[in-house]
Amino acid sequence: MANATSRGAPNIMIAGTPGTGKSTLGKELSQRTGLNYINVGEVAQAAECMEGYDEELQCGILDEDRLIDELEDVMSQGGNVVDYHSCEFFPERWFDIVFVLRTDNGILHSRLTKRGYCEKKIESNISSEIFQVILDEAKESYAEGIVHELPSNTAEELESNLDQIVQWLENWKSQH
Ligand code: DAT
Repeated sequence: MANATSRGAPNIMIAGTPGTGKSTLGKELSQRTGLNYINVGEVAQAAECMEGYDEELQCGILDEDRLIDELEDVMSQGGNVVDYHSCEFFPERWFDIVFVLRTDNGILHSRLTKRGYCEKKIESNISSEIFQVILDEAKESYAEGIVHELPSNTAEELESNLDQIVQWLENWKSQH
């Protein structure tokens, strides 16, 4: 089975609370590097990997095993940028590096309001961000040194994050 050392290109996970900028970063990274961008939410919808609907949080409930089966082949080949809010349920072997985006509460609140989320959903996401739920889950699920926190508040930070990831990718290629 393919692992980090046998893949021709690395797999990069972009995680973070909704609204922290995963899609913005992931799509731009894909454009700049040619890596294949995977929006897990869209794949799950298209492949019917949902197993119900959470009325309280107004979002679909993911069938994780089915989704993993769906993505296994493409992930084994490497060269993917994966965008999903959480990453703790993916196989650890899939990822060479995991980035968790972080956004200040006020900024996140205004992004989620613009998105039209109801107050309950906004509060739930803000509190998840305050308690760094996604970051802690990522750290518990992946080896030390794999998980990196990135600030994602401003256009300058977006640009700096892109530069850092592109640099990491160059280093990876020169070492493999
Ligand atoms: P996510 O995919 O995590 O839900 P997104 O990429 O859709 O988030 O971004 C949410 C909104 O915030 C969108 O209007 C773009 C904007 N945004 C994302 N990253 C940003 C950044 N670093 N600086 C300013 N705005 C940003």
